[in-house]
Amino acid sequence: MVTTKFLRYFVASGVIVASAIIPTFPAHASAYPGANGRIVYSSNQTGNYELFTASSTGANVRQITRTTTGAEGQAVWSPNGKKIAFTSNRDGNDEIYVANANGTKAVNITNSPDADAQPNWSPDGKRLVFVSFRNGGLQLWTMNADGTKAANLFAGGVQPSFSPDGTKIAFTNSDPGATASTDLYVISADGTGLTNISNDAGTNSSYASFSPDGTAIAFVSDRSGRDQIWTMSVDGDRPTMITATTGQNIEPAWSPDATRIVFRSTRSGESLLYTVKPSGKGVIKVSRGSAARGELPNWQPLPRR
Ligand SMILES: [Ca+2]
Ligand SMILES: [Ca+2]
Repeated sequence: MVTTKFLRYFVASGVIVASAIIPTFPAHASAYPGANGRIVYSSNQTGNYELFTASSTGANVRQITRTTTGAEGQAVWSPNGKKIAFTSNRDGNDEIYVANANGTKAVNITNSPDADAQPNWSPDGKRLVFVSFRNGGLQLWTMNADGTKAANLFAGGVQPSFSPDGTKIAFTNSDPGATASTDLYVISADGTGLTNISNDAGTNSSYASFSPDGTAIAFVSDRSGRDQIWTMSVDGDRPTMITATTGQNIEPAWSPDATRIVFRSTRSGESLLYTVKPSGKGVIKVSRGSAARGELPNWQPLPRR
């Protein structure tokens, strides 16, 4: 179900809840192991949400979509780093697209009249898990990477993310103890074995991002009183807060070499991208310039040299 927390995100992103425009709604991310490539992110710095890529340090920025009538967001690299999947409403309806790494040859793979959003690749690159309204509410679905063979996976949930071994999917859903808050869950890739891994009734956890080796999850929680980046083991043990600043620290995604986590923060008063070591040390500002306004980062895996 769409909880209060999610509605706040929609409104905060400046998009209309009623029309279910999701491209800038916080998605999900997982990292597939490899060398660190480019960071893809969305930004409304041109006045309309577009996708950009930059180097790991934020240099060499390239705008890879140019659709003034549609918002692009929720971009995730394929496990081989050669494609991106993302959400756009450029045809008037939230759809999932797959494009080359430089944004060319974008193909609408959902083509459904209902909202489709938040794509995330299976580690073999053959399927995507995503969120769709096509059953009349937010639910988890899977489909082939060309959009064929869509199948309902779970009757609820948002922000789905495949584990790097493909056996599990982590996602956000309403907290059974407090319906206005959210917890993190894991299910097997066949939709069975639902397990609550955050168990934080009354506070919000969201945005699970698997580490490249699959042993840890980075996530967002407000259990300290405001949104901060946390890590924990995949079974929910050892929750550790790794940011502690004013503003929000949200949308974590691991680097493919596991040495860093990229995330969005409003600590400066602007919405900018940063990276940090999983220990919480060594913060680097990635966004160049005050108008960069990066959102929803995801880090490209490249073959190890
Ligand atoms: Ca656009
Ligand atoms: Ca659609």
